[in-house]
Amino acid sequence: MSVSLTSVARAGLTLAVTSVLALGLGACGGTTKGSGASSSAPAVKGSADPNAPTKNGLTIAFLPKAVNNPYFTVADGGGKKALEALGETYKEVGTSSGTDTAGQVSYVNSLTQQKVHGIAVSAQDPGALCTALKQAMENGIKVVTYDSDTNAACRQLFISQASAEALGRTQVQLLAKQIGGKGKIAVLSAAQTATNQNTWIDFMKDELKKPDYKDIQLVKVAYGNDDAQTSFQQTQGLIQQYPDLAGIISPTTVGIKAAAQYLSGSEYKGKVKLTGLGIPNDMRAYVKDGTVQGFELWDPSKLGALAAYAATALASGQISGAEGQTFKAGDLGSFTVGANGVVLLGDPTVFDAANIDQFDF
Ligand code: RAM
Repeated sequence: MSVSLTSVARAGLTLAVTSVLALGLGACGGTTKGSGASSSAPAVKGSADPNAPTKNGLTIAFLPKAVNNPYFTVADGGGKKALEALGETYKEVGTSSGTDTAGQVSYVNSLTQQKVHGIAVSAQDPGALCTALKQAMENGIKVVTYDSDTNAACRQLFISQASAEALGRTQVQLLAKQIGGKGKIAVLSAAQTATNQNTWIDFMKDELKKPDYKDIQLVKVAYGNDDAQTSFQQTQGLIQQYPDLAGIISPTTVGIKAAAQYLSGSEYKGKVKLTGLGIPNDMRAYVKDGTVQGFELWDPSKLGALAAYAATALASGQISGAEGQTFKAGDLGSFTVGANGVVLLGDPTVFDAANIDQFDF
């Protein structure tokens, strides 16, 4: 396994380039074309005083794509810990399906009625939440997206897990190595409307245009909706449809786990290669049994914590969301708001047999 953190870093461009590309490409990837994002500026309101004290008594609500997705249990747990350390109040609401966009909208509306001080939301669909989030902001509520963005104009900040471009390109690089640079590949994604997955997939397709990958053919993008059973069945379907499939990229923690589960119990174990974005604790057994060679992820709890600190800094008036402003995020250090209101957590980690036992999340 020769892919390392350096290859991830190498694939990364500057934050400014990445976020512009990510937002622009995201607009073409979903089923809500045109609403994915655009040149619209982030919703920056009022002035900021970096020396303002952190306000007491804030309630920050987390609204994940789905409450029963283990990735969000870890991410939102990080947000809870950060808010408790600050003496603020954490709450979490959300749907139990990653494709219930109407449910997400009604949760935003109830949080607005409840007059919470901040909302951290991972959007199931880039455009669907916009009106409700704008209304929340008009009512003085600070809005950050984390993990999966909405349109820039419909939130103050996007707390981004890692460079979207690096994530998209490195997943192709990982799989290309594993399949020896040739063969049919498929993507097993989450919801068809998910901003984050669609942005990564657009970068995967762009990476695949390079001459290095001339012998690799992307035959299908399937959607498992971040549902374990659907993802398992979609994996089975992909292999039935393409018995000579060389590999699968699943850029979702639910998808990669279900695909690994299917492959590990089938004659395709170790033959159909699998990479993507997974939680080390979910994937350890599949790395050890030879189903998976390598995959990547960031630490979801750090992403949740960063979203909590950002929402608190906004609600305290320390930042307003303008590019160049900085805020403190406890043990994580100081962060600066980049172009389009994007705050970047950092580089992801590539996990493989050599390092997976060093991680416990
Ligand atoms: C799933 C969700 C989430 C994504 C991770 C990698 O849990 O789709 O949005 O960031 O996978």
